[in-house]
Amino acid sequence: MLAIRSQFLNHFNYVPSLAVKSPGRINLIGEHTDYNHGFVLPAAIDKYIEVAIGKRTDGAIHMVALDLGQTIILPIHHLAPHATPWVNYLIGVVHQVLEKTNTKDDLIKGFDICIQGNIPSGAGLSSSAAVECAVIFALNELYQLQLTKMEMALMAQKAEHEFAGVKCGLMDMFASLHGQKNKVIFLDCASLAYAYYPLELKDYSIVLFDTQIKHALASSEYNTRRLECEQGLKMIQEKYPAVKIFRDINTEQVEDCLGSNKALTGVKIYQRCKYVVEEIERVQLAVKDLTAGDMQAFGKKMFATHEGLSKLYEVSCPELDFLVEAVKQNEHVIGARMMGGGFGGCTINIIKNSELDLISKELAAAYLKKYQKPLVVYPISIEEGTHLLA
Ligand code: GAF
Repeated sequence: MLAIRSQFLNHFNYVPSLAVKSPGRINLIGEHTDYNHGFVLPAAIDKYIEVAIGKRTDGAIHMVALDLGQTIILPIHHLAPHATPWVNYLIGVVHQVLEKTNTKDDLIKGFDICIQGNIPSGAGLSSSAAVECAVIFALNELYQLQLTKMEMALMAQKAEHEFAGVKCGLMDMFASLHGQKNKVIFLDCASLAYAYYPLELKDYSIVLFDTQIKHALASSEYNTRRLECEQGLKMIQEKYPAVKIFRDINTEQVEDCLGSNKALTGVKIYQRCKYVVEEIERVQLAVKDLTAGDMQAFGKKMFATHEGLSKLYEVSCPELDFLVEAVKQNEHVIGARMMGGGFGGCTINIIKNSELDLISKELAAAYLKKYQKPLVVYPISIEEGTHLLA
């Protein structure tokens, strides 16, 4: 990739005011818990989006997606969801920023922007959140908006809801913006308090295996899961009014309200809520394993999460199940599970360094034989969150 500043210069014939790098994310544990007021444990990674930006004064936004070879020009005012998906991640956050700033004065009068990156799209690594975070961070710097990282994450989340139509939680934007090198972030998705934990894997590494299945179902099924959880929560609250959020519920209450009368309440709602309650508990225990340095116990919980996502939450797919099942009995694989929204994308694995090549090769061969698809392997390092490029 040619440096983003040079790309900008080539396209717009002037030097950009600034450039920003914004990473994708992994999540060690805590899946589909962010929008259910649970906990998550993500980290920013060495796959990223870069943008370079410069001001305009004619009321237009000129957007260049370098990897796609596409340029779109739009007036900055009256922005609405666009037919081209990548444009929505960009103008979605511009819309949020204008709502917050341009009511006071007409501060932002247009800009030029170039985007490129190396986050595979549809792999569950949050390329869309990385675009949103890169753009909002760049606007914040360019116009000195004084937004905090948390404000930017919340605005990017709202952009995804309103322009991309996915009612996502906060995890992806939060992780992209707040990442720190070699640290995972424990985020309480109810209070938004967070803490960093060093990830010391010693002889082990984090590796992603990409099914190459693009999660086409993801946005519609994602929104359905969210709705099912809300319905389940309401049913539980009818019997237990003290319950405010999922975290207040224990497994007995799920059985009592939803498990005992599935014909009436719906088996799916029962399964979704059971998974969420168990996962919220599991993440808290996993963080204790992490601080105690007990990665074996941590890894077992990753496998348990996969089981729940596959059987109860039903967001896995045969290819993801195959990849997790294939490494489950391997003594050199501490933990593995599907990661992100689901229906395709990657599994996240913690694997002994000395065995990595062999395991990857054998798994790729088995995957090719079964699904006639190549398995793409990404060794991952944990990196700093969204920042200005020097
Ligand atoms: C997607 C969403 F964007 C996140 O908010 C989160 O819910 C995740 O799926 C599942 O944990 O990445």
